[in-house]
Amino acid sequence: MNELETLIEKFNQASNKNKLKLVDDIIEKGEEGFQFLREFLFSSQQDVPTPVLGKIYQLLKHSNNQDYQNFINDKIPQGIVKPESSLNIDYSELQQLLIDKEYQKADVLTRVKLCEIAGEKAQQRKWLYFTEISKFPISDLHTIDLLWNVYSEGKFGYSVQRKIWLSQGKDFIELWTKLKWKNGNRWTKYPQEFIWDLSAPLGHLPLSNQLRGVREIDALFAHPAWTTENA
Ligand code: MD9
Repeated sequence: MNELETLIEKFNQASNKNKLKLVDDIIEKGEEGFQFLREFLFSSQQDVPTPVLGKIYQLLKHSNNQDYQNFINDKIPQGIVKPESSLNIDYSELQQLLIDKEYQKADVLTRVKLCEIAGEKAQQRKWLYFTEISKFPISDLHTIDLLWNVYSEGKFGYSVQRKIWLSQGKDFIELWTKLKWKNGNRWTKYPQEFIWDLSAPLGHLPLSNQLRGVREIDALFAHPAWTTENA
């Protein structure tokens, strides 16, 4: 077996977490590595999208190789997540921003979309009442969370934040520190002090403004979306 074949064998047996790392090693092997990842992505199209598939999609789309870009543009132009919405809300722009790792723009758009889910009054107010959040459809929250998760190597999304919050005994002060939303007694300043790339800590994005307290994020974490499998 050559080095690439060994890597591929490792990849096929690896957990999703280790697959994420092996993708980088496979890419380094050049043309044949790309070829393998392209086929892996294409043959997984009917599967539930994962951060591994999201990372491969992003690498192919952003490669310098015209063939890979053409493959993406011809076969899977809209991305690997089918953005379900009970309210017929369009999440295609959010998907494109996240594919392109435009995390700051995606963060802003996510707040816009949450207000769109909540309705006209929230759209005018530009922030959410916790009572509105508890009425959100599961499908729309699943979609937003999945988009963030799939295109961030599993780092971002509300479900990631919620897991950290649970692991800290539902203590928001601990959560803010873990997410680097707060440093000691000092709140992180929006937008300049937040970290808008994958060097951020686990769960750093998307942001929920804590200006009006924790009721909004608390309602988000209490939502049935995180304890129900399907919409
Ligand atoms: C995480 C404690 C994402 C006075 C921008 C979106 C928004 O306005 C300016 C408000 C205005 O209308 C925005 C985000 C965050 N903040 C703001 C994120 C964030 C996180 C923790 C905190 N914030 C905590 C926090 C506390 C007080 C404030 N914030 C004040 C504050 C003010 C504004 C923003 N924050 C914006 Mg913050 O001009 O919702």
